[in-house]
Amino acid sequence: MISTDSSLDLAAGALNLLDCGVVVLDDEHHIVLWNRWMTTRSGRSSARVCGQSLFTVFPELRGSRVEAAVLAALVDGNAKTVSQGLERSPFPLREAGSFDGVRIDQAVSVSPLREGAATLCVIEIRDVSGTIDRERQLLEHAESLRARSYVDGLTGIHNRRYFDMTLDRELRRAQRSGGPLSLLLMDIDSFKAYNDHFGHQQGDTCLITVAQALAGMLKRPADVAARYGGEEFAAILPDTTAEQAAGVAETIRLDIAKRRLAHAPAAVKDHVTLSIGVASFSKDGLSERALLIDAADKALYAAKRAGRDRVVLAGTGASP
Ligand code: GH3
Ligand code: MG
Ligand code: MG
Repeated sequence: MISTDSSLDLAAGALNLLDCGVVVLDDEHHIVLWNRWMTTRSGRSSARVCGQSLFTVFPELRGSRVEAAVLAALVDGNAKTVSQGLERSPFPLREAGSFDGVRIDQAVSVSPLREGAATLCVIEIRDVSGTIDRERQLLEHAESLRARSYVDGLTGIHNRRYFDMTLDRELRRAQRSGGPLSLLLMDIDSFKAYNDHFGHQQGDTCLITVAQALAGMLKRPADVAARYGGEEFAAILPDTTAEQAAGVAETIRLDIAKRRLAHAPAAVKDHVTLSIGVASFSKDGLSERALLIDAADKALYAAKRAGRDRVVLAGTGASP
């Protein structure tokens, strides 16, 4: 059987082995227990601080959430966790052996401890610096993955996923405001012939050139250019009427044509060209996403049938 005295020694020994700070205060905030973890992180020994008020040892804790938690434990008998988001390092504690280094991030909890008629309180402090660093790294990693998941791997412009997400968002916005919203679907003419003639690798380079030109031509911050699939691209133009969108489409078509990128002999023109279908949101007509895409697709098909290298506005079947 272990005697009471040896039990106390055992308890003190065990507290010194813990990988967290333990401080016990009496009902007048005097320190009655201070484990070794506290000594190594504060540079103050148990002999030096025991018997002193916690707020004399650490005056900066006055008016802090730690003081409020101590009062809640001693006066109301309530246990409390000091919110990490508000106070990351309430105690002036540093990594063991570095008394002038940065403060460690702390998770602090305060609990009442009844000892006969007296109420004491136990403060437990954990070093969460590593956890916070890891959380930050995980958040940064997640953010970079999310950003990459919206970029087309070949051309570097937005991908279909981003297009879908943006079109839904802009359609909802246009439905609420009643403002115009236009969509361009663009397709490189005779691209199969391009690949057959120049090879797939040069085909890829051509796709990158067209995609970058396209993204560079959309001037408004809300405009979005995306690779829709294969050799097809899309542009979402918020606050843009059908007529304005047809104008933007014509500028894009001319820009690509003027670059005189050599095309295959079997193509309609000797340089790379685009066919573009334009459709616009209107409150009663094309308010559904599928209807808007279908209208732009039909206009694009009409541009192909009419001879390629042209812009067709949905519902008109003609170039502007
Ligand atoms: P049209 O004028 O009617 O659009 O004719 P097209 O030859 O462009 O149309 P089609 O749909 O028959 O061919 C599209 C070609 O685009 C075929 C496909 O190999 C090529 N393509 C799709 N994605 C890529 C890609 O990532 N890289 C390369 N190099 N070619 C691609
Ligand atoms: Mg195509
Ligand atoms: Mg094509």
